[in-house]
Formats: sequence, C-alpha cells, structure tokens
Amino acid sequence: MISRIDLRGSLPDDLRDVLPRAELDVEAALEKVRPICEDVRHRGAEAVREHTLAFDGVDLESARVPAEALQEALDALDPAVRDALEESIRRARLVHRDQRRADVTTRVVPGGTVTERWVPVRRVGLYVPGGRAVYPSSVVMNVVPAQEAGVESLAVTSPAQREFGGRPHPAILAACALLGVDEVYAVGGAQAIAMFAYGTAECPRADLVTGPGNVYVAAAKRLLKGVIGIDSEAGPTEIAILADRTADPVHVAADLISQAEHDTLAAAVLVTDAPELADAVERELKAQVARTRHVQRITEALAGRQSGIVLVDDIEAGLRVVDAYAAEHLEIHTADAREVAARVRNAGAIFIGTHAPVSLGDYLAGSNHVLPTGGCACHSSGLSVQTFLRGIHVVEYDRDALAEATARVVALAEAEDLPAHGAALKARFGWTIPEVER
Ligand code: HSO
Ligand code: ZN
Repeated sequence: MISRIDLRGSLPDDLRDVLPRAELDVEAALEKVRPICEDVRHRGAEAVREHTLAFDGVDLESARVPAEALQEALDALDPAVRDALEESIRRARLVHRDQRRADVTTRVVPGGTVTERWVPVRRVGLYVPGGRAVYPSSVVMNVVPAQEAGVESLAVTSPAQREFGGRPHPAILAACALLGVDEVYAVGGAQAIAMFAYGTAECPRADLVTGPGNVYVAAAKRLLKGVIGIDSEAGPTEIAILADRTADPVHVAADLISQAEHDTLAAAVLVTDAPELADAVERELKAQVARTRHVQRITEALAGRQSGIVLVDDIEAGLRVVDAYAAEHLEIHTADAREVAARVRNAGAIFIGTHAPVSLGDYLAGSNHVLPTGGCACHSSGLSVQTFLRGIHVVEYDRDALAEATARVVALAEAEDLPAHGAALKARFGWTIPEVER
C-alpha cells in the first residue's frame, strides 16, 4: 500500500531526485483562467455574476453575503464546534499577537538613522475553498494573523453553493461571524481572485490575497501576481515523520493517515533507521485505513508516488533526508526528539514527540496551518503576522551626517557612471564635496 525507498548504504548527492513528491500542473490551467480574469477586469461585477452562474450554477443579484446570513449561520452552529472554534481562535491569537514587531531605529552614524517601520497591508482578500474541502479552521488561520497585524479591511470570499441557497458553506459563514469578519462574498474560482485584484462595483480592490484553492485559483494567483500581492501557492498537504525504533507505530501510522485524508495527492512520508518500525507502521496502516471513513482517498494518497517509507542508516542520514524534502509538516518521533528537532533546517512546522501530532496543529495548537508545500519550506515560511506587514525603511540624516557621506556617495556614483546621483548631494554643499574629518 505504501512504497519503500531504501537509502541505506550511501545517500545520493541530490536527494530531491529520489524523494517522493507530487507535481501540480498550474501552468496548464493558466490559459483557462486568463480570459476569465480579463473579463472581470473589464466588466467587473457583471462578469463575476456570469462566471458564478456558469461554474457554480447560481445566479446572484449580489455576491455580497448579507450580515443576517452570517449571524444565522453562527446561531445554527453546533455548540461543540463553536466552542472548539472559539478556543482555536483564542490560542491562535496568543501566538500571533506575539509575532507583532516593534519598529526598530538604528543609529548608523551620529546624526544618521534608519528606522524600520512595520505597516500593515491596508486591504486583504481571503479566499476560502468550497466543495469537498470546507475548512472553517483555515478561515481562522488566515484571518487571525491578518487581524493581529492590524489589517484595516478584510474581505472573505468562498464559492456560492447551490445546496445552501447560493451562499458559501454555513460553517465558513459561522467562522467569519465568530472572527468579526462582516464582508463576505459568494464567489469562487479564478473570478474571485480577479475580483480582489481589479475590484468591482461591489467589492473594492484588495492589496493582497491569501488562502488556498484549487488549481484554477492557484493559476489565477500566478497570473495576477503583481496586480495584487499573493501568499504562496498552496499545494497538496504533506506530512513527513522522522522516527527511530522508540517510536510508537500506532501513532506514526495514525498521523500519516491523518494528512493523507485531505486529498488523493496528499503526501505521507516516513523516514526511519528502524526497519522493524517500518514493518510495524505498514501493518498499522493497513489495519487503521480499513477503519477510516475515507478509505478510498487515503489508500490512493498512501499508494501514490508522492508517499513512501524511506529507510536510512541512522538519524543523522534521516536529518539530511528530511531537510532535502523540506516538508510542510515534520513530526519527530525519536528518543531525543527535541534535540533532533533543533537540528532540522527545512520544514514548514515541526512537531516534537508523540504528544504533538499534526492534527493538533491543524486545529488547536495555536500555530498556523497555512504552511509552505512542495519543498518551498527551504525558502519560505507559513502564514504569520509578517505576511500582512511591510517593513518600510525611514531614513533621516542631518546636515553633518550627509556631509560626511558625500565623498563616498560621489565615488560610488562615478563608479556606476551615474554622476547625477553624486551631484544631488553636492548640490546641498555649494556643488562641492564638503571637507569633513573622518
Ligand atoms: N493540514 C492542512 C490544514 C487542515 N487540516 C485544515 C484540517 N483542516 C494543511 O496544513
Ligand atoms: Zn490537516
């Protein structure tokens, strides 16, 4: 049910060639979404309405969800789910509030300072998928960091659902209501990203759009990047587990299955130096998958070429493998898990030991679950307050400090054949380089 990759003996130089990974063909979807985005650009709300009718089978006079509908959805929410969402929000706020940055002023020379001023993005659009993946938890993970960053205007959009009277899924609406988001649209797909990028009569344009979506949403984000800021292109979920013989195969198998549950393309990778653990996990996978609700989907994900059990000589080699893989989620189940975790360089999030499964992070740890996939964890981080802030350098020099800098600026400007750059400084000192003591 899950393939094995035996890397015992020696590790290849470029591990990425031998590690399992799925590819998402965003390029192919680009041509499909281009005309839709153009249409929204030129015809605005009318185009959004027509594409919603064509793709979602819903004809909406207004895409904006009325405030009463948000409250109704919250009132109808199962109390246990409401309680869980509230606690999820509370914990996420604690963590994200601590991510806020203070402005820092550096005194570079006497009379010369540079301040880094952190300023929130003014208006953000958040895309929330509909269809099979209805995740109110993802609303929390996108909205909380934006709010904690101080984003002033936040709009959520999610596909119109026929079975819910043309509104987004009620769980999404309820989560918005709990978070205090009152601007919600029933628009999905590429047209939703274009609506945020260009703005329509109904929905003012946004500066940044975040949130996961299907391949068309990813393609629209790639196409409109530049017109609007985007977060990363979220690919299928991944879990990697680095484990030694002390690991509990029941927990390891359960956690691999938990993320395989998302998608037939989801990746579950176990890296271990203990062949007996590999065997035990495989037996557990068989037994546990049979007892799950989404047997077909999970079986396909585990059997897919993106998943596998990787055998290595020791945890040292295991660390090299997980660093090369750069998983979205990495669990460490080894004797000295914290120490091993401290040596990992590449991962979206790291979960230490048997009491910190990824599912806890998905919902309630306080950490963010929007994380880099597809190996992007070697250069990117997950969603955070930082995603919604820009650091603006504010430069302030007095006359003496500028005088002291002039000769060097002129030298560099001459070296780059840009003498007017140097002249801009000399103009302040009678068109000469002021004599200063250095
Ligand atoms: N594991 C997913 C997030 C999620 N899980 C939402 C459950 N709901 C990507 O980090
Ligand atoms: Zn998950």
